[in-house]
Amino acid sequence: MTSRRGFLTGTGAAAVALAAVPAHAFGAPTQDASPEGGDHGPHGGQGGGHGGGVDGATFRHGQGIDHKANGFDPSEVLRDFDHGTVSTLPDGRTLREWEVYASDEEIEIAPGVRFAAWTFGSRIPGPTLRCTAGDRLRVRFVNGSAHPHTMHFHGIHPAEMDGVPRLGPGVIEPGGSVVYEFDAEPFGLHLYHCHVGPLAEHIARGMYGTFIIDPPTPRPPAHELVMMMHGYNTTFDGQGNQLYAVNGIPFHYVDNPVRVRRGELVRIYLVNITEYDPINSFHLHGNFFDYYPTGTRLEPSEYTDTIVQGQGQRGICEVRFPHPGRFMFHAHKTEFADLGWMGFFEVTE
Ligand SMILES: [Cu+2]
Repeated sequence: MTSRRGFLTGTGAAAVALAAVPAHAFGAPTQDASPEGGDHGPHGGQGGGHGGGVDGATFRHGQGIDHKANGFDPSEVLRDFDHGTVSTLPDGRTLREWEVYASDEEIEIAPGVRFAAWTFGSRIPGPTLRCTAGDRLRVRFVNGSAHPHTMHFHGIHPAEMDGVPRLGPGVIEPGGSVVYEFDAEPFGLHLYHCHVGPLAEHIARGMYGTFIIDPPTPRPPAHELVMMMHGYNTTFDGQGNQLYAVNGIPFHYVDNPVRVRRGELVRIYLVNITEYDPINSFHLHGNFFDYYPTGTRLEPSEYTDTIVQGQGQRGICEVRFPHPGRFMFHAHKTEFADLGWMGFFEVTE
């Protein structure tokens, strides 16, 4: 495999940068990413030269990224829930306020490969906004990007608060700002994203985030994680993705596994925003989980080890690991796993 969906022939700076990554970084077999033995050096001699100093093993282990320069680390995104600034309204209800800033950012998504992203909160995915059903929400959106954007929330709200062109404040031009205000309903796992056209590009550039509305009576205590599944069309040709990730960086959780304790309840807020591909999926090795589609019911609909989501679909996975050790999780669209959507849980006593 030397190229895929034209990433070596596409146009744009990112395509040029990606062309510098050796083909085996993308074409190596899945087991290449196995962490056993702690061998993080180059694997094999495929292709000889490692242009740009990037080697496929580093890439496939989720190493070699300057998270500080990116301004976010997927290991922190996993457990970063933004509850906003909380106050009480005269009627006794809770008011939550956020300011969300849109900006254009160069994000290193593979060693030496920079992606010209459009972001909420200077990260991919944007901040995970969290509230409780019935709260009043006030989101001040400031557009610091060179492009027009909006914030469109999934949920129940007035038409003018929907964050789409020609309704309410409509499109927010560069330098502009707006306040979206609405009540938090219904409880469940939701998302937000930009809704300016071309919609596919605005989403594919990175403009999305998770939006959690907790039920009035909280779910049982758990070790909570957020995982947003997405892709990168590094050629910007709109024809498909060259890389896939959870929470921003392909393969990140391979060498930075998600650490959990044996027997504890783990709750994963799983959202799919992948553009250009009709579905994404989540498969857990060595275990089964309860699945709550959209998180809008308190009883699971399914006990399984694999679920499928179209774009915008999401659901809560609850799991306890009975055995210690490393357990892989990845898209069971295995092509995506080979291109970045895979990682490990590390279960300890
Ligand atoms: Cu946008």
